[in-house]
Amino acid sequence: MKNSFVIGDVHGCYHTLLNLIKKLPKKAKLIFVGDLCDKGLFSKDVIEYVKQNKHLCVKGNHEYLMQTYIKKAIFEGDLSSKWASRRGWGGKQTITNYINDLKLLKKHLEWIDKLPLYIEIEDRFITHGFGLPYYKRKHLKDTHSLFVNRIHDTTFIKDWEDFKTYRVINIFGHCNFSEVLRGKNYTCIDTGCCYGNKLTAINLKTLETIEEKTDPKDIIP
Ligand SMILES: [Mn+2]
Repeated sequence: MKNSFVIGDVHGCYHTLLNLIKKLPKKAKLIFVGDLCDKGLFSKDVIEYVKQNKHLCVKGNHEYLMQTYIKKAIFEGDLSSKWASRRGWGGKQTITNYINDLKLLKKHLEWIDKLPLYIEIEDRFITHGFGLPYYKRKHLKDTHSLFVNRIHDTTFIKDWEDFKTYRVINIFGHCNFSEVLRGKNYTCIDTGCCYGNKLTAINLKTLETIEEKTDPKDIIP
């Protein structure tokens, strides 16, 4: 656990990711909270990097969106989904990444298909969205909607119940904040890299964070 780091929503920000990794110990084990793709300009490179290095990753709502809509967009030219058509959803950039690399797309979709919805290592519980309210239901089949649930109201993310109740600390992304959000039994590490802020890694054991400012190459100016 000492040499493991959890990394927040990368959203295609490949150069920022590499810059952040340079600050981590060599041979650090990485765990991603999902949303590797969309919005930033290099989703394909980010996914390939995580896959090739056999790092762990939970599925985010953007992997789910990509999985659901990219084939329609590329093979049928159907760009009617919000993911493919609306700038804020960020699918356009991902389509551009893969349109001339269909072999890799197929491999990446197979990889995405196998991503877990949560990862538990000792008393750390890693999910895409705030997962603590669903901890006791984590084994249920239909947990997708639970673990990618968006929390708009930050007062909802409070010390959910005390540490003794769950005996886990939830590390998650999905809701971006300008700084890491810390509670007694959770930490949100999505620091809005794709919006020009920064990407955050957190040491799984000590919960110390390491940050890297967004590389301007990664985002649409
Ligand atoms: Mn996200």
